[in-house]
Amino acid sequence: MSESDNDTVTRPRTKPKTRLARPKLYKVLLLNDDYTPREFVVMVLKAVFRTTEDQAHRIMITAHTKGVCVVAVYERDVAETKATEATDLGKAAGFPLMFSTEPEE
Ligand code: TYC
Repeated sequence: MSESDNDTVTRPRTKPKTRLARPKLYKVLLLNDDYTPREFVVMVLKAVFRTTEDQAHRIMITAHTKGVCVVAVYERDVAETKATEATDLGKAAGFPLMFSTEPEE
């Protein structure tokens, strides 16, 4: 029997025994400003972070009252891409809306 007749044949281990660490997670932060309309912030949160209207409104109000709010947590590339996309939507509309990222603990 050739090896190709049996795809369950045991082969020497080639996978490293030490697994890679889980990638670090990054928070996306929404920063308050005095100019961006509340409804625009809610629209951006729904479009970029796929929140419901209710979630978006709560996040917006938290940033508005406290100065900053954690929107969501992702691997670094995703966090940075979404923060940039969301900030750019504000910039394209002439608003100083700002999202940033920072590593979790
Ligand atoms: N402070 C803005 C206003 O009163 C609304 C706002 C909320 C803007 C949250 C940014 O992250 C923000 N129009």
